[in-house]
Amino acid sequence: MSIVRFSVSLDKELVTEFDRKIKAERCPTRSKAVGDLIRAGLVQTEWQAGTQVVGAIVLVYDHHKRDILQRLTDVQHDCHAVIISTQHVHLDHDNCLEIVAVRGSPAEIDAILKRLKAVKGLKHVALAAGTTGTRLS
Ligand code: NI
Repeated sequence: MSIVRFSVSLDKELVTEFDRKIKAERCPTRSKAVGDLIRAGLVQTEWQAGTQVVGAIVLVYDHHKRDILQRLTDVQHDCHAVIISTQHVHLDHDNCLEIVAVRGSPAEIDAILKRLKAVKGLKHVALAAGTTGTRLS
């Protein structure tokens, strides 16, 4: 990987605010912070372009709720081609955390997310949109 230096002209107040943010986040350098922002934008572009992407769907639920385990399992079996892994964590006596790793088109992943959100009794559903990493350095 070769490094390219370039200069950027920005509003002084914007730079002050940016420096405050990266200091609070303990980011070691402006270069890393700018690179992280560019990569985040490129990942967003991958999702908009419909290319193959990855993600993690996070679910929290009470496993005592009627039929919830069966319904979640049914969705996951129906979508086995896109779901590449599932991790189940028993948080306490009642609550479960499930992390569903997915790989496919954004439309396929969105369809799974909608089906999971439709399951009654879930306390939390969220998607962390990621990248396969093949188009980023
Ligand atoms: Ni559990």
